[in-house]
Amino acid sequence: MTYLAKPKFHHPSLPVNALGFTHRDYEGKISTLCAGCGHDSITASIVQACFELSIQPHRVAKISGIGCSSKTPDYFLGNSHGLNTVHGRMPSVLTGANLANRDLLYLGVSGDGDSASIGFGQFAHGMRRGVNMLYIVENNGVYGLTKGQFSATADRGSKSKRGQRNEDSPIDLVAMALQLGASFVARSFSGDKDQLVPLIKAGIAHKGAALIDCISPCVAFNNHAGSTRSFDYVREHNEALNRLDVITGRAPIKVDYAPGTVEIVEQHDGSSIALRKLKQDYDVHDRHAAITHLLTSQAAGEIVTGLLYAEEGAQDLHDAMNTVETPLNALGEAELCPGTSALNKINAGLR
Ligand SMILES: Cc1ncc(C[n+]2csc(CCOP(=O)(O)OP(=O)(O)O)c2C)c(N)n1
Ligand code: SF4
Ligand SMILES: [Mg+2]
Repeated sequence: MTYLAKPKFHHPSLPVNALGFTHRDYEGKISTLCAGCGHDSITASIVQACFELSIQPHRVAKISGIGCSSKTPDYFLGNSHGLNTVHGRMPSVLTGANLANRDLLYLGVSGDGDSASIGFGQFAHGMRRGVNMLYIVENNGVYGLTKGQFSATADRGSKSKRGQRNEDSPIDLVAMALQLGASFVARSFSGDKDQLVPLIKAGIAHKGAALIDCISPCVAFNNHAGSTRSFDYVREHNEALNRLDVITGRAPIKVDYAPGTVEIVEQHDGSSIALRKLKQDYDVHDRHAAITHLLTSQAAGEIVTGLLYAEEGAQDLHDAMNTVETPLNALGEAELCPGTSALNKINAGLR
């Protein structure tokens, strides 16, 4: 059942992008998740974002851990490279792949259990090293695949489906990513495609570690009264900071918002983000203010969504390590193995 292929035919009048692909060309296999699962909406947003960006599917590597969330790469970009790693180990495998071939776009997909429990150390090091990737956490506050135990992102005082109270403090992955030095940090909601699609596009275009913590209700185990990750709760407490439009290429920037409410953020690949500010005094370039705003809003019971932080001109792991521009898989033996005299020279320098 897990590997049901989707029929290939589609309506001849479906819109095509700059590559001549329809959005169907960015889909994967038929989802086997529960009907109504938030993760499927995130899949749809990823498909839409990649279609709109006219991404060549063979240029994407989608890498995940283990969980319902980590199954989702099977349901989008069926013509891309993909790998399910071990539970919590996506960041290190993605880091290795990225160092070996810097020419691909890296999409890390994970869950709150995968990233905030067993993979917490891996999450932290991926962020602090500035690995060039878009890291999406499909955050439902539970271990969905193993039947709904509280995860480390569940709020203290929230209730399980059977009425049990969570007594542990939550880990906020957005606050962690900000503190650890990630250069693009956002939170969104699977039920808000208008907000999520541009955030995914901007995160893909960003150079460096980009995190989107996407609240994604689990309809089987965490969508009841007393949960702080249910559709109703998130809709009632959602405080959006801003709305985005992503402008690719050299087309003139045209936005129809009132002057003073729009800020243009340049991305390293030549695209721009037109940021419509909903909170006038919020500055997406101020890391410390972002942390303060997040904690203050949390104390007031709000869930802050939107782009919280973006660093223009950020450097990534390749810049920090001064690696060669050519992907390692394209280097010849002469460059990869410079010979005994070069090795002797290195050894001599270490004595
Ligand atoms: C090393 C290891 N430990 C535990 C498990 C069992 N396990 C599988 S998925 C999972 C949690 C998944 O939760 P999350 O990452 O939040 O994904 P969700 O299913 O909620 O989308 C656990 C504990 C495992 N597969 N491997
Ligand atoms: S158990 Fe929860 S997270 Fe897993 S597929 Fe079902 S609704 Fe989604
Ligand atoms: Mg989960």
